[in-house]
Amino acid sequence: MATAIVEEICDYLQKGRAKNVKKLVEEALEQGVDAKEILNEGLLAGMMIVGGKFKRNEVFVPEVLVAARAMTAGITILEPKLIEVGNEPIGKAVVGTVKGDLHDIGKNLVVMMLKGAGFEIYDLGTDVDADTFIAKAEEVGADVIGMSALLTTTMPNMKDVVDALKERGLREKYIVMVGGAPVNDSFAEQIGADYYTADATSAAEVAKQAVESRKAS
Ligand code: B1M
Repeated sequence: MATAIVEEICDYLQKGRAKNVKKLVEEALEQGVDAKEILNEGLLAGMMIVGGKFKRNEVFVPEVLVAARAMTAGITILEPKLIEVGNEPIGKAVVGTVKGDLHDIGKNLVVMMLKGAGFEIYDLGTDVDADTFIAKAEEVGADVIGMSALLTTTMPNMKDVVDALKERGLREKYIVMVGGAPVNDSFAEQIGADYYTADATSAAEVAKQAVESRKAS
């Protein structure tokens, strides 16, 4: 069961009260509450409740938006606790949310965990088309292209990136990773991505393993 302060964080997140969330996250850390507990049982749990209400038309976009802002405020405080950045960069990753999709909270968590795993990150933000993903990957000499999608209508845009890589003879050059709530293993396989992971922590673990084994071979 979550500690009282974490339950309060969850409540304030649902109300979209960014200042309260920020202050309580700071207090919880001072009290020695584990950062992962704050993230999972406070911030993410609150956002799941908001998501459920949104689906049932009990709340609407403005309420979801303020909850998302409160979530970002909390994550910003947690970031240094959640990641311990290694000294040596282990690889470069270009990450973004695909074209037509503005959801960035999950993508930002992936960016944070990849940084923690030692990646040099090029965060392209949201609504990123295939040309932009590929141009940045080519420019910086990336190892990984990571794509996030939260909408069933934007998931196919992940395939556009994979197809564009194939058309340009670049597919084998990059480790292509996909994720986001509607994405799964079989979709990743279907579009020809290398890896699907369900959460940001496993995305970082898998990216690290994949880059290390590629460099070793
Ligand atoms: Co949107 N939205 N939204 N929304 N929204 C969903 C996704 C939805 C499921 C809500 C619902 O109906 N229950 C629904 C999609 C339905 C569908 O496609 N089947 C939906 C909709 C419909 C929409 C709009 C169309 C609403 C409208 O305008 N009528 C609109 C679309 C705008 C657009 O993108 N073009 C819209 C808008 C918005 C807001 C702007 C208000 C806001 C986004 C704010 C922001 O991101 N800055 C918002 C939010 C917050 C949500 C919900 C409530 C929460 C999403 C979230 O941040 N979750 C969401 C409901 C839900 O998901 N339950 C919903 C927390 C986040 C940490 O999880 O992103 O899944 P997630 O990331 C996870 C994993 O998926 C994984 O790691 C993270 C955990 O560690 N992961 C990866 C993510 N990317 C990865 C990449 C990887 C690996 C793992 O490798 C590269």
